[in-house]
Amino acid sequence: MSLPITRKSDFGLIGLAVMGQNLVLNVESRGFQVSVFNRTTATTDEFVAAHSDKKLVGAHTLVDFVQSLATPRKIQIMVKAGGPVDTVIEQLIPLLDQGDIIIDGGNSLYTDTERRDAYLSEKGLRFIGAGVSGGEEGARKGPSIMPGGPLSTWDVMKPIFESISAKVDGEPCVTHIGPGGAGHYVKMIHNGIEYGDMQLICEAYNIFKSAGFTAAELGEVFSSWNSGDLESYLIQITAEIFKQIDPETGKALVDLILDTAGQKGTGKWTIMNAVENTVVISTINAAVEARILSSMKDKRVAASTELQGPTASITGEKAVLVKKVHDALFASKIISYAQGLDLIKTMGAEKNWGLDLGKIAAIWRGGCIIRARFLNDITDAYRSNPELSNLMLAPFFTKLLNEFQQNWREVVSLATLNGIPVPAFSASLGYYDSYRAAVLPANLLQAQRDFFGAHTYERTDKPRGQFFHTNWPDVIG
Ligand code: NBP
Repeated sequence: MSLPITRKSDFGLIGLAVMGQNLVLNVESRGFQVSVFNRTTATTDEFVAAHSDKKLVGAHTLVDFVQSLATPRKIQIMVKAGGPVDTVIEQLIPLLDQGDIIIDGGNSLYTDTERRDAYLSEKGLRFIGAGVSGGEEGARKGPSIMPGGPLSTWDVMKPIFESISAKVDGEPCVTHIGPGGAGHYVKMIHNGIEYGDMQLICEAYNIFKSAGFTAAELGEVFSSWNSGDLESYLIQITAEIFKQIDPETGKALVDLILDTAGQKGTGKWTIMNAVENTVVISTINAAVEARILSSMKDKRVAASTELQGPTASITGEKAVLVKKVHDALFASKIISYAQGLDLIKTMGAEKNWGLDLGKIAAIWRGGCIIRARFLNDITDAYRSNPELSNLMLAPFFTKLLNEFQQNWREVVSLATLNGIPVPAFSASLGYYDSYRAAVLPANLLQAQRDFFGAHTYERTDKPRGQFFHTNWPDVIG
C-alpha cells in the first residue's frame, strides 16, 4: 500500500480495536498527525476511510508504519494484554532505532511491564507502561493516563499525554507515576478500586430493591446522589441504567439483565498483590468474590430452595432508608479507597518507586471510571499530609466516618437480618471496627499458635519484644 505521506507522523498507534481507534482520534484532534497499524489490515483501511478528513496515515505493514514516523518514534501499542504485546514488540524491535519509544497502553500486568522495560532498555529502546482508564469515551475525549518508565522518556511524551488526557481545574489527568512497572501497577489498583465501587453500588441497589423501590425510583435516588457528595461517574451511569427501558418489553432493562457478572483479571491481580504485600483490601476482595459468586448462577438457584433464610421485609419511610444507605455506601467507599491507597503506598515503598499518592488521586479526578467528587478530598488529604498512614485518619474522612458509622451499622444489620448479602458493606465495616480496635482477640489466637506450634507470645504486663512460651497440657490420646 503506498502511503499518502507528506510529512512524518508525530505519533503511531498499533491495535485499532475500541480503545486504539478512540485514542487515535483523540491524539489527532490535538493537532498531531498519527500513523496507524492493525494486524487485520481491513480494519486499518475501514478506520482511515471513515476518517478521511483527519491527519491519519494507514499502514499495511509494520515497515511502512515505522518509516512513516518522525524520530524518536513514539509508538503506542493498544492490543490485547498478554502474549499479543510481546508479539508486537518482537516485530517492532528490528525496525526501530536507538532511542525510539514504545508505549504499552493496555492493561498489562505490571510484572510483564518490568520484564519488557528491562528487555527493551538492553536494546537501547525506551519503554513506557501506561495505564489508560476511561473506556471508549475516555479514550476519545480525555482519559486518565498512568505512565511509568524512566523520567527522561516521560519528558518526551509529556506534551502528547498532557494534551490528550482529561483536565480537572485545568490540571491534566496524567502524571509520571514512577519507574518501571509503576504506571501499570497503579492502573491495576485503580481497577481493583473500581471493582469495589461497583459492588458497593450493587449492594445499595439490592437493599433498595428488597424494600420495594422500582427502577424508576432508583433512577431518581441515584440522580439525586450524583448531585451531592457521592457525585461520580459510576453513580451517574447507574442512574442512567435505572432509567433505561427495554424497547422490546417496555420494562426497565436492568430488571431483564441476568445476574451474572464477568471479570477480566485486574481485580484478581490486585488481590494477589495485596496478599504478597500483607495489606488488607477486604472490600476489593469481597467485590471480586461477589463477581465469582454471581457467576455460579445454577448452583445459587439450586441452593436457593435448600438453604433457609428470612424473607426480606423492609418497611418504613423510603427517604430514611435512602439516607442510611447513602451513609453506608459512602463510608464503605472511603474504606475501599483507604485500603487501595494503603496497598499502593506499601508497594511503592517496597519497590522504591517514590509514589506521590496526592498526585495519583488527582489524576483519577477526571477521565477514568472511578472519577468522583470525593477524589478532590483525597487529593487534599495527601497534599496536606503526604505521610498519611491511612486515609481514614485524614481529618476530613475521620469526621465523615464518625458521622456515618451508626447508619452504616444499621444498614449492615438490616441487610443481614433480612438475608440480603452485603459482603462489601460488611467487609468494609469489619475493617473499620478492626482498625479502630485497641484490643483484638488475637491474644487467644497467639495462645493457640503457642499451644500447637510453640510460636511464643508477648505479654501485656511485660515490655514488647520479650517472648514467652508455656508448656501447655498434653491433649493427645
Ligand atoms: P482488545 O483487548 O479487544 O484487543 C484487540 C486488538 O488486539 C485488536 O487490534 C487486535 O487485532 C489486536 N491483537 C490481538 Br487480539 N492479538 C494480536 C497479535 N497477536 N498481534 C497484533 N495485534 C493483535 O482491544 P481493546 O478493548 O481496545 O483494549 C486494548 C487494551 O486496552 C487492552 O489491554 C485492554 O485491556 C485495555 N483497556 C481496555 C479498555 C476498554 O474499555 N475496552 C479500557 C482500558 C484499557 P485484530 O483486529 O487483528 O484482531
